[in-house]
Amino acid sequence: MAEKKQPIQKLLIANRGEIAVRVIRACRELGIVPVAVYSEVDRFSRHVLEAAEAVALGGAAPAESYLNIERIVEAARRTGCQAIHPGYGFLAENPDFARACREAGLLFIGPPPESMALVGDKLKARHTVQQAGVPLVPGREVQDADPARLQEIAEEIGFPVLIKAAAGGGGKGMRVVRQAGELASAVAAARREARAAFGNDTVYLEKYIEKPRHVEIQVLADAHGNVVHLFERECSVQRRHQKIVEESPSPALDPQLRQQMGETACRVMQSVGYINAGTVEFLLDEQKNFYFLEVNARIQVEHPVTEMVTGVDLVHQQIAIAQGASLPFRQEQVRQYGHAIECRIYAEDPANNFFPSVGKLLLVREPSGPGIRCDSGIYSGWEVTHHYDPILSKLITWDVDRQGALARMKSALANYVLLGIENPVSFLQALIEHPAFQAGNLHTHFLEEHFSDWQPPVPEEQLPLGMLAAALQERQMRRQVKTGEPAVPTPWQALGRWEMLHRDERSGEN
Ligand code: MV4
Repeated sequence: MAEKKQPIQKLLIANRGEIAVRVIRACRELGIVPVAVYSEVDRFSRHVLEAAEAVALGGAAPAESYLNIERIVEAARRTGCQAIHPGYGFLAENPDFARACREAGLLFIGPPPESMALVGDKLKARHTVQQAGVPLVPGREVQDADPARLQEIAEEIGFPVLIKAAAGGGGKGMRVVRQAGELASAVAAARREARAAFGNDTVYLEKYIEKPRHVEIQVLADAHGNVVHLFERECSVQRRHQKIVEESPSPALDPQLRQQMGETACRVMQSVGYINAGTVEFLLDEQKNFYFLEVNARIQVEHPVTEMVTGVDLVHQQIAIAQGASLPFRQEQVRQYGHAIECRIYAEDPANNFFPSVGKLLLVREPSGPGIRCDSGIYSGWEVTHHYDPILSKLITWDVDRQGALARMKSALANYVLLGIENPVSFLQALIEHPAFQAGNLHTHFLEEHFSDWQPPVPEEQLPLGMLAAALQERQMRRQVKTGEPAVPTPWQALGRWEMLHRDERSGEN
């Protein structure tokens, strides 16, 4: 019944940074030739060095490179790729891109464009999942600007209310209104903002949930009607809608609530015709009622915590599903074992209002060991620029329980050497050691409540690590004096002869 598809031999990764490196790894494991694309400031980025081939797209501006549909499709065609993986961000949730791939005969590793478009409209998604009996935050669309009518709607819902843009998502264009008097002007402002940002001024009102948790469910759906969930991720610790720490399981769920939310997430995905890996976001209020928020139609930054507790490689599954494979397991066969936690390493200065930090990475040494995973897009000597999302890498630890995973995270962070730019390593250490974090008392305003004026610890505490880093750097510099090689070798130089042979083989492919 299902059409027989040619296996993918070559796949283009329409992204950069750590997620491009992650997808390249999956390609290598599956015997697929990974092709990178890059902008002019990413010529020496790790994803370019690790791919089998790389195509220059154009200028640093995303519109000239990672957001340029025509150039990316052309790069895939020219290099003989059969498929495109969009990663997250950039074009990952753009239905026009998914359609352009389809029209060019390229397999898009993601959901069908129709389903992507449906969940991209938050109001349409709300209506669709409501029909399927999924719990929603009380709310409704607002059409007219008549202040009396607006107030009627808001009072029906109950203050405080939250204004959201239908085309928004990820927190963009949201506004809290606590009093009736502020309502009309806030709705008008939200509409203007939404029109300017998304070209669509449809807004809706929801009951505002104070101090919620953000709990999301990972789902896999194949093209044959099979849908399974891979349990939850707790993502409450965030700043301005940028997540900082994620974990699975959530300290807030018990087995019964977990099963309810998992089943609900599967129902959501079935109702919107979703195929591939996707995530259903929920808010969990202080009484542990859960409400559907939105669907993320992509692989997410925090997917590794799910991989660590289930043993399922989500990128492998994405590629298999896109090729028409059936899910290799049923719901009863998926287990959530142990506990995983992820810390995001951004090029930002937590002591200075998370100001972006750019410059050359003088030394990068990433931790490894049992239960430690580092998904990284960086290396010693690479230069961080201001052009893109500041995520550098993600550190993920696993152990049989939360305490163990946290202890391992503490030690892994202590072994994460990152010299040359400001970075959040010592902030993350303080965060995971905070009593409220240790107790699992998380909510979306956790950082405002506990870390609004954090400053780095006194230098003495960091002295041993600093001395180690300085010693390593000095050793490298002495080597440079002896051999005349640059102080910071590129991965090509560090790999030596093996990689040279590999490159020769590669040139024979063309
Ligand atoms: C909410 C909410 C409270 N009440 N909706 C932010 C991202 C977007 N997906 C929805 N968001 C929220 N919606 C109601 N009715 C609070 C948030 C919210 C939030 C949600 C998830 C993660 C972090 C957040 C931070 C602030 C607000």
